[in-house]
Amino acid sequence: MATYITEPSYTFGEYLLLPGYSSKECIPKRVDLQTPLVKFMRGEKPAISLNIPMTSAIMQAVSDDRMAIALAKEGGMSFIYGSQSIENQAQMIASVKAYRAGFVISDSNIIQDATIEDLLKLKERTGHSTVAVTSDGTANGRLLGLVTSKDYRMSRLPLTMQIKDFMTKFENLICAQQEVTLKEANDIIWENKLNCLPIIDNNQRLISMVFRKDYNFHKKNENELIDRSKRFMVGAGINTRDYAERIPALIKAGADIFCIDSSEGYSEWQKIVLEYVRKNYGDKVKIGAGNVVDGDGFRFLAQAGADFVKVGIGGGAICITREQKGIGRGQATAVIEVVKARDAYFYETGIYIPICSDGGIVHDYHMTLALAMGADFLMLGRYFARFDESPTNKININGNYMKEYWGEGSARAKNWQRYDLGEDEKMSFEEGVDSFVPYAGKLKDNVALSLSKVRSTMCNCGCLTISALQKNAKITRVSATSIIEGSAHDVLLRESRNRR
Ligand code: RVP
Repeated sequence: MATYITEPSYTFGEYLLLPGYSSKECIPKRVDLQTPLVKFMRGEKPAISLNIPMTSAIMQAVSDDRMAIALAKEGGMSFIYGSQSIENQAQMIASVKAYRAGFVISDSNIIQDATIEDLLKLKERTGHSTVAVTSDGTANGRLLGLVTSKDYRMSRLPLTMQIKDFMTKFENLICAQQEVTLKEANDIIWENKLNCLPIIDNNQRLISMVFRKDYNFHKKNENELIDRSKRFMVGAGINTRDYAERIPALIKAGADIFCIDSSEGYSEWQKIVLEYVRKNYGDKVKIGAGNVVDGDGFRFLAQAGADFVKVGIGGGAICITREQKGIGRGQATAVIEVVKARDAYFYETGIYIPICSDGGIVHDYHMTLALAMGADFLMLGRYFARFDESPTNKININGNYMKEYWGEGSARAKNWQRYDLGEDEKMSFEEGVDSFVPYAGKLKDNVALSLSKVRSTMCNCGCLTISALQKNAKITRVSATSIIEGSAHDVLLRESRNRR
């Protein structure tokens, strides 16, 4: 007979935190959100910690090099998607590691034969008004000129006019060579009253840009997640098929940590990959595994050598695994059950394995709940897909800006390896959808707002650290009726509110 778990599984929206005693020392600015990313022995420190408990999902629509840089600046980490060629993924990793604070890879580039109309479309997509004119329209093409909003007046010029006819030509630009330091670049900017300084190589190829507005960057980002050489840290998603080629290439490119990206992690395939890493690299190379939703899955991956374990099946905003295959578990229950197993494992072995709650975070308070339930950090897809820094297009739909967001199990992503059970045939059904999410602006602003809520709630619970929250939080289930009570009710709202 099958095993029945009679208690239903619940999601975050079905729980609330009760306040605990907060002393006058318990204020949001004293809350420390540092959290372990990889396993460690009792009494020791983890080899890698995050400065905020956030990672961005291993998805084409979420985590590329630009997202990784933006999130590392705030103290979190991206896992760059593995559903692309090894070369492309390695290039993205390398570009994060090569990133020099203050030196920005130009993301608004155009060819000189394009028109004002093309330029306006590009500006709408990227939100930037400084555009590099390069031989091939890429960020590393030969620099031919620069266009800023000072170069043209919309009301005066026809939309068909070509960029080459009004751009500031290369001969008239002030540029600096690749070897320039940030201080020297800033001096050039100030002395020449520039807003932006293109950095080029000996062949006039564009390398990066330094912007006047980024001058104070380092003073503002004390939280940034950096390695010993002061480079941003970045993770990489891998699969259970081409790991023996992908892992060495990504290590060479500078990846700091890996995560086996699979919708179902309680499988021999994951054990094989973990054993490969331990055999070839010992404990030097860090690797997380998942996803699981119960204690059995956790113990299996812990014993196979995972550095962290990722939890969640079917809770992602774009995920239809539960509908398609009938497997999964309410995300809150999955976290609670896996955390129980993790704590028991820690008690027995002295090895603490961080838990990542992956998918299903809708409101900001869900983050605090997941942490209170014992997750050490979160992985978010929809949340980050809404920002300027996600790789997808920003589209105006009926007067509202939206960003594209599609699942790794959708036909669009074609990431069949994520759902691979070792057979040769291609997957013949989708486990994810292709969708839009409301555009929400800059990552920095949104992360600051979300975390200010997390800090504030932690203070209400009397906790200044995530581990204190995990130990001391009081959590209650809520009835369906009291969920209605928790939102504005029995009033006519003056205007619609957008709180996500
Ligand atoms: P969310 O944050 O709710 O958008 O969920 C993101 C998570 O959803 C990912 O980290 C991954 O675990 C899962 N995912 C990604 N693609 C798909 C799918 O196509 N079903 N699911």
